[in-house]
Amino acid sequence: MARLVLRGFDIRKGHLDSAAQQQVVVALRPILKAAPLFNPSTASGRKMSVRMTSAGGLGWVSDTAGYRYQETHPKGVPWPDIPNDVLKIWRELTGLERDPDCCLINYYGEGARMGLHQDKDEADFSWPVLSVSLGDDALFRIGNTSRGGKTESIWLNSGDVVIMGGPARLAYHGIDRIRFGSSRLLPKGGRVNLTLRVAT
Ligand code: MD6
Ligand code: FE
Repeated sequence: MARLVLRGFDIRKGHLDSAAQQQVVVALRPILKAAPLFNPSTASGRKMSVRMTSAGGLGWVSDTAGYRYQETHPKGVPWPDIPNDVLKIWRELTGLERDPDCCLINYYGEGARMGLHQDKDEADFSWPVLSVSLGDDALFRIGNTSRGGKTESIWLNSGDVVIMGGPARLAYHGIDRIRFGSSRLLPKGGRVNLTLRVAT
């Protein structure tokens, strides 16, 4: 499938075919049951528009106490394991010996977005972050390693995988908007984005 590099982001269009996308969605079902999506708020107390949960030894949470990786879901239970189908994508595309210890699961309903941010809560930025897009199309914006300056945007579609590594690892990026209802992969519509990280 097509490979495209935009500002150091390695974008694999259509890496997952529709059967593989379905398989990941099926694997996510028991995870969402055990560790339901929650509505995080930023440290300043503003609700984020995405809903979120995690799989793996660590999950990312954000609340009025700030943001951090922690070993349990806000309801107190350990995060479920990262599904094998998802680990397989990481192993295939990164070729790394080490598996990710966090799979952040973001759900975008109608109107949800994610502001420009850096992923910088991990201990070692030499590990890449890999993202998997499922469901509705999303407009992904990539900026620079410091705030401001020109940005470039690209639509991410269901099945696309993005690898953020090397000099791009600390680039600002975000989701401006989704095209709600553009995909029929998820029964209730919307978009799921998985990001795999080595957090420790
Ligand atoms: C999203 N993605 O696609 C948001 N982070 O919904 C990210 O924040 C992201 O796509 C790190 C690496 C790749 C990404
Ligand atoms: Fe990110």
